[in-house]
Amino acid sequence: MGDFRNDSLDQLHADLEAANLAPTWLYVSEFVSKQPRVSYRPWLWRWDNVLPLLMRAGDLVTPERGAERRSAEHVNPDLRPFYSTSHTIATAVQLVRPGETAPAHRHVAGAIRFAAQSKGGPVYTRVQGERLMMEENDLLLTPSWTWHEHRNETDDDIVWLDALDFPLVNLLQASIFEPGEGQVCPELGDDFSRNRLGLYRPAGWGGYPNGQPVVRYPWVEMRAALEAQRHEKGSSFDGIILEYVNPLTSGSTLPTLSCRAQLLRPGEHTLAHRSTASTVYFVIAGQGATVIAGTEFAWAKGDVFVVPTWAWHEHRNGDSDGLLFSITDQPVLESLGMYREQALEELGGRQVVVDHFSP
Ligand code: GTQ
Ligand code: FE2
Repeated sequence: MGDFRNDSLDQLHADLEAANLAPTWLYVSEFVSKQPRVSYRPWLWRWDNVLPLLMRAGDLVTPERGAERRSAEHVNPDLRPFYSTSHTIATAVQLVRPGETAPAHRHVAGAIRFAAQSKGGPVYTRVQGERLMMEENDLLLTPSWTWHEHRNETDDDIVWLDALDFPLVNLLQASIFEPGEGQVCPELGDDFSRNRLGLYRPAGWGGYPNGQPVVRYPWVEMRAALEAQRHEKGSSFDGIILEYVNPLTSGSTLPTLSCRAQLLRPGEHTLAHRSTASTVYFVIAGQGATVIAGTEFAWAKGDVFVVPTWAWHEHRNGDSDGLLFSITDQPVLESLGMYREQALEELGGRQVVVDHFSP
């Protein structure tokens, strides 16, 4: 930085850069973009491709301390360095074989499990000392910093879908992980939380970490609740859709992740919308397609697909009931005042299909 009498804009730009400063007047649209800049595409993982790989891991990998879990993460090809499915959500399929225990640990990242393939019986995640049984399509929560271990005391394999917020936690550079040793919390009776979330609790009970309750949501109840609404109009974007509720706050399941189940009726074709939230879907039952940003993603039972932030999407169901489970980061955007949503106004609210997805 020398003689200011001969100063020039070029010289100023060079000097700003050398001083680790940036001229907003050049880059304002980089800093504050007009539309979300989304760095990854929609993707789909077919159950028929994923399951055989997980079963091979069943023969070659044991969920011991250190390895911790036998699960395969759904890695978006555009998010490889972060191993995540959307920019905030990581889902995985996990296998626990008969007699196995995946050891206790806890982490700042919050997680949910959705029992994709279970024959029922004594197979559970023990969360803060409480056994949460996993019947098929049940949802269970392991909120941030709760101790959790998985155990299968049945004669059948169990496979479930994990969803964690670790990509968001890592973006915030706030991840902490702690392995458990032996009995990390006192054993509580089964369904302790289910029975105690209401009016009564043991005097002196220490409460939940961060006030986040340990909950199991039985599928039979959710399925019945969806069925009860079958003949209602529902959402023009989502058919009959219900959100799982945190019974203490009546907000989302976790502060970072909301879970939903939806019923698409035979032949139902919804309208396209988009939002500043990203969503990962798991197909519980049925056959259909979701058009995401102009590409048609055909789906069937067990498939997992991701709708990135700001991507137009609409569902086109086949001729039987379509049942979708989904996990969205919408509560993050909402709690920060950043949630925006749009309906597609052109073309009667539906996209033009320009491509069909194949991996
Ligand atoms: O089951 O606790 O897929 O901690 C990734 C991290 C599962 C688990 C994953 C985990 C778990
Ligand atoms: Fe975990």
